[in-house]
Amino acid sequence: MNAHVTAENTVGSSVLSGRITRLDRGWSTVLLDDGEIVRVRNLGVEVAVGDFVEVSSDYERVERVHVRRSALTRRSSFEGARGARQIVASNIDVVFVVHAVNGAVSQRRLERELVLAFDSGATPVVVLTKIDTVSTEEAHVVKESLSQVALGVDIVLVSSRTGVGLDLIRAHSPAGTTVAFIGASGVGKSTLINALVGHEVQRTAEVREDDQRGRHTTVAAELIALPGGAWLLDTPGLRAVTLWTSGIGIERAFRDVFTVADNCRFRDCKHLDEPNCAVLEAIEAGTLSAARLASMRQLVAEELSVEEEQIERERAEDRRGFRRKKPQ
Ligand SMILES: Nc1nc2c(ncn2[C@@H]2O[C@H](COP(=O)(O)OP(=O)(O)O)[C@@H](O)[C@H]2O)c(=O)[nH]1
Ligand SMILES: [Mg+2]
Repeated sequence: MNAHVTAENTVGSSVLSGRITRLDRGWSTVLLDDGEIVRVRNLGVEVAVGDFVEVSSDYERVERVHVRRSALTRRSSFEGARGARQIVASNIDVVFVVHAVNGAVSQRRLERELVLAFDSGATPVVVLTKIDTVSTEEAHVVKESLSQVALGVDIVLVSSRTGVGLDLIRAHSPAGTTVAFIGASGVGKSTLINALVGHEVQRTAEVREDDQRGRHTTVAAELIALPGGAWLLDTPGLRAVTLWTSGIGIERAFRDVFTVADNCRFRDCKHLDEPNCAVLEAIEAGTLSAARLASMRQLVAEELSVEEEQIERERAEDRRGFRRKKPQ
């Protein structure tokens, strides 16, 4: 850092704003507002793909990260980072939760994905792909089954092969918004992304291994411009779905259970064997599915265990900090 740059910073004329499109150990790739792409250090700041940032005017490092309007978060997969969280993608408006209509469509998996999406602060939209492989009736049955757990969430049916339904995806991705796709391997995410972009930006299951060599640089961008003016964020971290905790996701994804629970006699009813439990009564009466309560329980238990890990981690960090602060 030299005096010249410091002087520029004081007058505020040389702040470079942009957005992080890619992260590699200690380095951020930033798409600046003027379209230039720079690679800068990100030491000392917590950054995520999708962050809006300011870069120092000497193009050296990320100086400031703007407040995130949403963040997809998971437990860190890094060695030695038990209990730590990792933001895998930020500032996303819509999370498309993708399932293949002809695959092993699972309500339980969808519930988990919706919790994650709601937790991030983004709006989830369910996408049923490959509808060209089934009859209209079959597609309807699958949609019906998923709609039982996707309360208040739009479900769109698409075929990347015929192009049917792509306009519905586009309608959910207006200019200026940022979208992301999550879902199991093989459901057709890459094929759908390629169809939306209009040319191949991602490898799909059909590309043979030996064709992939040398392709990597062309798919390196994790923030992809869509023709309609929206941004598509696709980062490797999105491919693994592990829960993080904030509570809000479960409440939104299981709004039916929470609504019924409002009528339980006890505020802190656990819906186990308490008297006048509205949830158990609803299950008895057949208006609420037992599988759904079990599923919610499972996710709540997972969140609790993550929370415990987190508390344990914070305690350990406090102890280390305390030792450091002690006089020599
Ligand atoms: N029939 C049909 N096949 C599809 C469609 N979308 C994807 N596929 C096929 O499904 C397989 C997995 O697709 P891919 O995009 O790689 O899935 P990803 O793992 O979610 O990215 C590939 O063989 C695709 O050609 C579709 O709309 N219709
Ligand atoms: Mg893929």
